[in-house]
Amino acid sequence: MVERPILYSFRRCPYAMRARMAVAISGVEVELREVVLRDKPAQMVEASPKATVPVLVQTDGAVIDESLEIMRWALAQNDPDSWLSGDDADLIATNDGPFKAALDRYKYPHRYAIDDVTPFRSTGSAMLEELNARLSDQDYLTSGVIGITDIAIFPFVRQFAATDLEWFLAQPLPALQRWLKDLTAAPLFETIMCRLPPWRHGDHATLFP
Ligand SMILES: N[C@@H](CCC(=O)N[C@@H](CS)C(=O)NCC(=O)O)C(=O)O
Repeated sequence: MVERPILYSFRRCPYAMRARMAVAISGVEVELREVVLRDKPAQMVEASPKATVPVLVQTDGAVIDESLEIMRWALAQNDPDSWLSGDDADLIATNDGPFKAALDRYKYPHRYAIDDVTPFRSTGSAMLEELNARLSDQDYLTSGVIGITDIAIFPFVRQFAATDLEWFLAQPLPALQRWLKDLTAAPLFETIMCRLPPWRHGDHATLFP
């Protein structure tokens, strides 16, 4: 038994970002532990041997080590802006599957021994066009208000855009560019991007949000 849930996280990880966003909007208090991926704490690996971030350890010791499930866990307790009503599981699955695979190859070609990133940028671009088409009719992906789908997807679109910002801003994707700008400029995003030193056993608890 621990006093409050523990969230192992890594500031720049898009999966961890979406988990922190849902925890932050829910107001459910957790202890936030910043992780260095090349030197993961033994306590985290013991809780989740697959050792990806984010990992949530509940007060009874139960572990959730998938970011979407952490989002749903937090929002099930408190969902002040009704994010759960904007849940498009298929679109999130497309993001987490083919889009993420293209993003990784576009952003880190050396990891995959890729010389030409163009095909991967094109694959990702097809999803960006689909998102842009949706956002041309409504402000957010599932309606006029933010939903879990927006929050689950935008950290990945942000990474894709930042890979070659000049290219991204030159694309005819005005609705998507507006959406990304709005979400990244929101105070909630600023809150979850706070910088923390890496957690070490024995440190004082950092409460979040
Ligand atoms: N499906 C997992 C994926 C999480 C994931 O892959 N996180 C990356 C960081 S962005 C990670 O921890 N990779 C392991 C490593 O780099 O050692 C989730 O949604 O939580």
